[in-house]
Amino acid sequence: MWYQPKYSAAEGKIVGSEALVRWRKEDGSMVSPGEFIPLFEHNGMIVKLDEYMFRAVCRQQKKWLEEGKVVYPVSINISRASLYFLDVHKRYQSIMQEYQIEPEYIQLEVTETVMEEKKNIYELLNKFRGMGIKILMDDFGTGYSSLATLSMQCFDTLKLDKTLIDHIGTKEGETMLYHIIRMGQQIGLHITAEGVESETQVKFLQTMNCNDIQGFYFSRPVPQKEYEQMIN
Ligand code: G
Ligand code: MN
Repeated sequence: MWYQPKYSAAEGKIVGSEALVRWRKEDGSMVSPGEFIPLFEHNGMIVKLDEYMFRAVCRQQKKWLEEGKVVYPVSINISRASLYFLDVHKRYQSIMQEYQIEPEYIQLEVTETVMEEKKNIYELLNKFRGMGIKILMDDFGTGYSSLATLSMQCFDTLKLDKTLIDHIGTKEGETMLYHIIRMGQQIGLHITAEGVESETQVKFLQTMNCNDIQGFYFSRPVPQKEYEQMIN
């Protein structure tokens, strides 16, 4: 499990992180998630991986809390296949109970395409929210139904996809971002920009009052040891 920190746009301080899976082979070389995630999605292992990551985050957050460390929320990606099981929230709740972890330390990222199975997913996400877990809409801006998604009211944060951020510098792109951020915030959503790589992008997002920033400009995903040093 690796972590990519998220920073407040206004102050550039760490406010949380995203847990990202990395596969290190026995010979030390890395298998890219781009290689094994599609395979896991295909053979169903992705459901096990989601739960493995959820459990790993609960365990580690609890450990840091017990050690008296400052603990920020960590978001875990949950795939469409996991949300297919309509009682998945009960399973995740029992894992949280097992580690005695409060919901404020855990967040879930779901990608926009899960919203295609509207009603069931809507109810399921609201069950997670009822447990106190914040739902982050991942990859926002890459799907086909962004505006319909905005009106669904079953998530707390919009994560603006890198493809939107890459338009900073063009008048059209900046106008689009201005309105997406305004619109999102006015309907009560928290806005996180993803894939932020340059100072120009950071400055623009600051003037837009974007809430949080994640991306190589502040930090790449880092191993747990390194993340621990960063939050201390
Ligand atoms: O779909 P999701 O947003 O969960 O994917 C996150 C992935 O994006 C991670 O694998 C991470 O390595 C990558 N990533 C994060 N920040 C940046 C960035 O600033 N630039 C690029 N190119 N990739 C990034
Ligand atoms: Mn994500």
